[in-house]
Amino acid sequence: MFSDTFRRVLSLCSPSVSVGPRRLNHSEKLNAIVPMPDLSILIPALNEAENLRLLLPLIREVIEELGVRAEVIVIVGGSTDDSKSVAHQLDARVVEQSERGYGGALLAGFAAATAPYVVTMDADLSHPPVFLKDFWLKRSDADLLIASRYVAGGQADMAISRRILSTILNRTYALLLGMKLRDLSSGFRMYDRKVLATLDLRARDFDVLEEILVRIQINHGRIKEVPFHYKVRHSGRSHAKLLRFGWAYSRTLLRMCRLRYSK
Ligand SMILES: Nc1nc2c(ncn2[C@@H]2O[C@H](COP(=O)(O)OP(=O)(O)OP(=O)(O)O)[C@@H](O)[C@H]2O)c(=O)[nH]1
Ligand SMILES: [Mg+2]
Repeated sequence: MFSDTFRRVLSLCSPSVSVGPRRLNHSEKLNAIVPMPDLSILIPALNEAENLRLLLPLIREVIEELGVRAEVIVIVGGSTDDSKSVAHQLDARVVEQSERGYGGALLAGFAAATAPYVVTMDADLSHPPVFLKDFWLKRSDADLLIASRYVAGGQADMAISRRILSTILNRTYALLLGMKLRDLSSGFRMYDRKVLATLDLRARDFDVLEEILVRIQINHGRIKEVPFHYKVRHSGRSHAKLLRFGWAYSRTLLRMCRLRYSK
């Protein structure tokens, strides 16, 4: 036992010294140095450098207060601003995406996450990091926790036109899919990573959020909403074009209805 540890330490300190039968490979060395995180925080970010500069330090503060080991992963997609370098400077892991859109960003993030609990949150400060505390306290309550704007106690600071479209979208999906949820389009969520392994996601725009819910529900996963206060984006431009994505939302709704009622 002691000689094993001794060999491991020596191998880490001096890769050129060969002790014993074999050296540790790269990932074994990393595992020995960096303990497994408790929480993965995934942030899809398309041209969000200004927001990331503020968001990432706030996340670090909350993580320290909570005393959890967390990996922060920024999925920079096709960003043409400084998102990538800002994320690097502020000690986040940077992940590229091979599939398009917000859905593609989530897929890349899910594949990169290593902790048992996985949070997804926007980069634009609409999702205040302090809410990570609520998620963490309730982490055993469900397979998926949704930070919900539309349950009692929740709130949404947004333009009235946006509010109406969001309400129509949420009510239509909930009604047609028979889901007793109020905020199906919230991207601020905490997953038990085990449920992510069972999903076979097709949607690549924001409609991936609804697809995830249907697939988890079909697999008898537990979903719970937690009230939260959604804030307006801090700076930069929105990527949500509800009318432009209308076609994707309609197709996904049809596909989900077929999936739900064929079981
Ligand atoms: N990597 C990546 N991130 C994306 C993509 N589309 C959107 N995002 C990010 O996903 C998050 C949510 O997108 P937003 O544009 O904020 O959408 P929204 O919250 O519905 O709209 P507003 O807050 O009103 O701007 C933000 O952090 C975006 O930068 C994409 O194609 N790739
Ligand atoms: Mg936003």
